[in-house]
Amino acid sequence: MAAPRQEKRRLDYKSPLFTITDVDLSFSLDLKKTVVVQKSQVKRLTPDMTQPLVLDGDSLKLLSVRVNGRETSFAETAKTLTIPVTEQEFQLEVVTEIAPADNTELMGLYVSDGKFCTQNEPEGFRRITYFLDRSDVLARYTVRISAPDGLYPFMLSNGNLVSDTVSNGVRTVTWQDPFPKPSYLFALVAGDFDELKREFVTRSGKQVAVRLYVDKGMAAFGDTAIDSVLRAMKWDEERFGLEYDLNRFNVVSVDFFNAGAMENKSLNIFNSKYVLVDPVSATDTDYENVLSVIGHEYFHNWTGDRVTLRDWFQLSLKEGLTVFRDQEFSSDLGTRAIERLKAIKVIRGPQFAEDSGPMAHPVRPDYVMEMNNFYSATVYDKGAEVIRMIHTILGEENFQKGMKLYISRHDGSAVTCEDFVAAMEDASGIDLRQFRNWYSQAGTPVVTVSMSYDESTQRCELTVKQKTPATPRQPEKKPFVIPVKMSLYDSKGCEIPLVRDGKPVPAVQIAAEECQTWVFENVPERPVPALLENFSAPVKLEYHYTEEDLRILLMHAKDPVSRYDAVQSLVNNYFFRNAENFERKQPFTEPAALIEACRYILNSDMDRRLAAYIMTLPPINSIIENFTVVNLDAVFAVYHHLRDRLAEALKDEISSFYRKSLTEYEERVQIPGSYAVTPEQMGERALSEYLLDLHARSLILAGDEAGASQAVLHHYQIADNMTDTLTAMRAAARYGLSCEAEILRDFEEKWSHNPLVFDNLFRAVAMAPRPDTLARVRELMKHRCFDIQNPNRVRALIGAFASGNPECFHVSGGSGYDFLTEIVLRLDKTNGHVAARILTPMLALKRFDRKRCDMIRGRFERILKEPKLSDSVFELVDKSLRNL
Ligand code: 0A1
Ligand code: ZN
Repeated sequence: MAAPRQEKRRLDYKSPLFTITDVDLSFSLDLKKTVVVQKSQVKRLTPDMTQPLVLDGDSLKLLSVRVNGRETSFAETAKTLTIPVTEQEFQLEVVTEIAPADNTELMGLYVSDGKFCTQNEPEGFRRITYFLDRSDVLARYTVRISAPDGLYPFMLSNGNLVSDTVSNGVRTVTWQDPFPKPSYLFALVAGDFDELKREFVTRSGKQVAVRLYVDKGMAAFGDTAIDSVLRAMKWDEERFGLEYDLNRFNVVSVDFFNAGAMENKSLNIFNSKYVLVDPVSATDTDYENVLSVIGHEYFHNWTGDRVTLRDWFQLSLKEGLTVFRDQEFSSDLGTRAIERLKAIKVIRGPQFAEDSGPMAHPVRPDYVMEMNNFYSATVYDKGAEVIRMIHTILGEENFQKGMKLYISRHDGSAVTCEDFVAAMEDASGIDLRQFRNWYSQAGTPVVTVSMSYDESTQRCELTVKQKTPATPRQPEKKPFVIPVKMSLYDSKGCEIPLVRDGKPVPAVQIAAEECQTWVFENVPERPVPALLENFSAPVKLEYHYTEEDLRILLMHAKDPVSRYDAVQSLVNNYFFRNAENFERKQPFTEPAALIEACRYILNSDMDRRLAAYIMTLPPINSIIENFTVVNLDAVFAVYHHLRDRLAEALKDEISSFYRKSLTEYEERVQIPGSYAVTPEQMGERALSEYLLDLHARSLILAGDEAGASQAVLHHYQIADNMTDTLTAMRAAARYGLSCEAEILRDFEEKWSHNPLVFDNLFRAVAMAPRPDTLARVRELMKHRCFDIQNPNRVRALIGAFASGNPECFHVSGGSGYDFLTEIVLRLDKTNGHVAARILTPMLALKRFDRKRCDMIRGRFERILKEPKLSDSVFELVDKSLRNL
């Protein structure tokens, strides 16, 4: 009988009864029958000599078990191997057989396009051999990989290459990793690749051989990735004082991968999406992603590998910190304001959605059924915001002192979030007791600020309140420590210095109580406050800004996030007011303030990419997050009305700015090789995407579909890069222009040999808010580029439809829900983790109208009836239904 599904609790952590100090792994590689011989040195850690050794396993064929060379009795269940032992220390030998080619879950040892690779975080290693598969058991690994000579030219594992021999036609390669590590960081790769080589000299003079392995024939697509490794190595030395610790660093790119990439010690394995770029096929975003994901995995070497996790509840210890580090890396090397806005969008979109849904969990979760469900926006992105708040409160110097202390204290061990905060506290002398609530409490705090101003005393008082809504199993919340970075502006947009008791006060004010009042003196007129500058805390801010206040902030705020937020406030206010109008069947209001804001931005000399970011309407999924209960039909209607009014009202400016940008673009493409991924060019492309979209829309609204189609087709035809190609393709798909067929046909001809690039067509079609989109998505599932076993294809076509096209997904008849349910059930049979991921957009059912909520509930009940449902899907659906 199947074991009952069980949740684990953080507070039930028990240190291991045994540890493994050294492990010798031998693999005889075979697609269907790989034999794994594990010889481990095991040490008892408990004085209780009656305790047997209990190992973790999953889907293994056990061939033999020996203790100190002798066969021994054992008891095997679906998930454990129990061995009665009486020794204090002993050698364990376990032989298992696995079938990598049949491993569709892509966890453990599997085959991606004929190449062996591994994914062991969090619990994949137990699908390779019976082991103490937990992150607080750190062992030294020696790995022998054998296969018929010539079959797999590259056979890689962690650490240093020790030997490479051939005997009787069998080649054996041996690797040894000097650094003790948990099993989740073990990796093995075998296959044929193109190899790119670079050398790096660390600041202390150590020579590092950096190698990148990509599919045969793809070497030209690897330069950016391998150069990004060198940039990451250098940056980590300069900003964090952290040097690479081995003589070899390998990165391998594979096509079948559940997530983005994996930081296995000295053998990072990547989803090819985050490695393979070239100027013809990659977008600006692809280039930025390669830099940031390469950085992310490399930075884990210290924050994750050398200092690792005590248990999986501590995941944010490595992930929040490493996301913070990769964000800083991208900001230092690229454009800080843009990087900040990208991070803010993730928080206000998927993270806020998680916080308000049935899966809401603290940055350090307390209950977990399936760990794979906790690789979440909360653990990663809110986790990074928590680190950023520590950085804001301590300042860079104290923060770096804290990092040094954290690493020197814990190098080579498995620790907790608490250990990190303690190091920051000890190094800075700043008390973070109450700050720890960010780790223990879920939910998004709502910060409500009101202002009173007294002209006669020239005093301004801000009353700041915080309230955090209840989340599952956390009905009451204690106050958070909320750093509010702020400025005051006068009506001319000049800054008013912050003064209290006659002295200057810092721009970062701390709100640590439910309610507090901050007084500012010498304020000559009623000021406009810029609050939560640089999004200094992951909270929702409520302040009653007038349209004039927002105009002042947009025009004069020194912080780019404040300028962005000024427009976001105008947009949100417009949605609140008009969703109500929709419900009352009243006409929509004119978005006059927004039109003026866009007109101002278009005519200003603001950085073009920032301008495009500020003017582009937020995704519908983020708008939804501003409503406790959301009328989706109202949001969709207001969205379209707003976009159309902007297109009409700004018609002349938009078309003249678009023509101007087109002229520059046409001039540039005349010069061969002039395309470059520079901040300036990225800015031009981002702005022209905004302009072309509204330009096309305004022509359609004026009845000139042919003009719109012609403009879009022209943009497509002159494009010398993928970003502009997709700008046109997306507009054609979104508006169903007559040029669409020609563009899709051409794209198909050019790119159907490259599934990673072809994913862009899947996404463009899947995200078009059109009545026929679902039918087209179903049709594309039959395309030869589509493969439901490849997570990238599933995300590009089905994921994009479900989470990037709310209008079609939530269509009132429920066909979107039926479709996703069907796919989830199908996918769950082969890859439960990916099935669970794409289910996410249904989790917010409680906030939708009765009819939609009931429809989703019906689908969820159907899913729960499935006899062999994975824990991943079960946990999400079960928690959603319980939360109703
Ligand atoms: N540690 C990796 C993320 C990762 C997690 C799970 C995976 O497979 C299920 C793969 C990668 C990172 O943060 O990059
Ligand atoms: Zn990570």
